[in-house]
Amino acid sequence: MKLLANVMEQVTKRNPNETEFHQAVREVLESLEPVAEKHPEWLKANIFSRFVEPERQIIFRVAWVDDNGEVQVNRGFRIQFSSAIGPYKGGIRLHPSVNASIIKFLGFEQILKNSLTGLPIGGGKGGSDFDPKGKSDGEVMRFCQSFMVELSKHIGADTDVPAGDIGVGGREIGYLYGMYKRLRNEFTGVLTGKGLEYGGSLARTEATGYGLCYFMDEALKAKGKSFNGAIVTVSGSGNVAIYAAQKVRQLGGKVVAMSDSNGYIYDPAGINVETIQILKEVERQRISKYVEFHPGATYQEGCAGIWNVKCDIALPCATQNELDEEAAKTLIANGCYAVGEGANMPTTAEAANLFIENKVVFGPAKAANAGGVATSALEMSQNSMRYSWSFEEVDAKLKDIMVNIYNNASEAAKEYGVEDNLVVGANIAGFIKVANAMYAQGIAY
Ligand code: NDP
Ligand code: 2IT
Repeated sequence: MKLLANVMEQVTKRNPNETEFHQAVREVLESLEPVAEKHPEWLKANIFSRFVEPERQIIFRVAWVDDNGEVQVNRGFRIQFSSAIGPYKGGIRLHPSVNASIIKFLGFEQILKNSLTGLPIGGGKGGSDFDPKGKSDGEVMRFCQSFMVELSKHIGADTDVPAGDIGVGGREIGYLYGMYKRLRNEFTGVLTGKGLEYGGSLARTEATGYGLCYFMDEALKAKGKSFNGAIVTVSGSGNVAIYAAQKVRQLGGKVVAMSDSNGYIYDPAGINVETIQILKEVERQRISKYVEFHPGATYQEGCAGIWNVKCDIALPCATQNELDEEAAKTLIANGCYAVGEGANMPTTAEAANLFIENKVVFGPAKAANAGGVATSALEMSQNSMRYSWSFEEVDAKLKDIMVNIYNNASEAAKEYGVEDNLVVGANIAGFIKVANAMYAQGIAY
């Protein structure tokens, strides 16, 4: 890095110990070096330094009462990173690992992802270190209500529109929405991922996983390959993983392994996604239970072991930095020819570089998993119109959006002399629109 080295230095100095945030920013700034060379006016306006500093960071106490009548205290976050091209938009993550670094890296990536969708949405992210695992419905509800008491002061259908992420699905969105409505006496599209009965969009549940497969299908096609007949591994067994696995099967591929944070299952006959759905979506069980229903399958402790399973295509759909350099080496040695990031930043920088050097088709998260937030933006449109589209209409729009994202990222890579490097292509294509918008809107004193 040359022109932007000082921007990176400022980020590490200003945000000490926030390693995930540094990692996400470094990758983007490295990609943007040739953009800075081409646009001295953006350097002059200090667009790059402004771009890496969140517009607003809200950190708050969330107190709630557990089933034993004891008072628990968690920490809540909402990082409103960029409103350059639309209201802040991005999910809420509930996981014990949540801290400022994780929410900031996610909020930062969300700016470029949302820009890539071509829809008018800015970037934000929120969450809490609350652990929903093992909590009763009542406890989750009281936590969500307390979280919303504070969050409601900062969001709105035209200001900031949260949605789901790890640990936040339909149940949590319902509790959050109910509380917002009581506090504001407003029935608006302030959250996405809502239930279909109260303003949700058809196909939002499926969107991230389906979109990932539409994106990868396009990237594979460009290389004369496809999902048809491919052996696929999908890490995770949550929202993204389940619908990615379902779409892989529809496209003729066979998913042979899936995981949760404890371990992974291997089913050479092809994983039965309906069993995973019942275990995970309905019963909130561990994935190890799968082998009780499918005796041909095996379970291994340790989620990282999934990358030792021989496959043609790997779809990491669990969490950040779940696929490291060692895993990348194993995948490449086993003949894996494509990797699509369903999760956010699941691949370490070293692993991603290895894939690109070895000509593995590599779909970076910002581009490949943008189908979820794109469909959230379609939910916002439907809410504004007070109308709803059919599943087929939303799914067709999603597919169009994913194909466009692939084309834009791939063309940007070509234009900047790094053909096939979709990491650089996606970063540049996403950034140009945001930078133009920031430049046009001037600097407020
Ligand atoms: P879910 O909560 O539905 O599922 C998460 C899955 O990942 C679970 O199987 C979980 O296992 C596993 N997991 C979570 N944390 C870890 C960890 N530290 N180590 C190993 N496994 C872990 O979340 P989503 O499916 O919604 O999200 C998955 C990824 O996709 C995240 O990176 C998220 O940011 C990203 N994403 C989500 C979108 C969405 O629309 N939901 C959109 C775009 C990206 P366990 O049950 O054991 O915790
Ligand atoms: O990471 C993501 O893009 C999401 N969790 C979805 C965000 C959204 O607003 O739908």
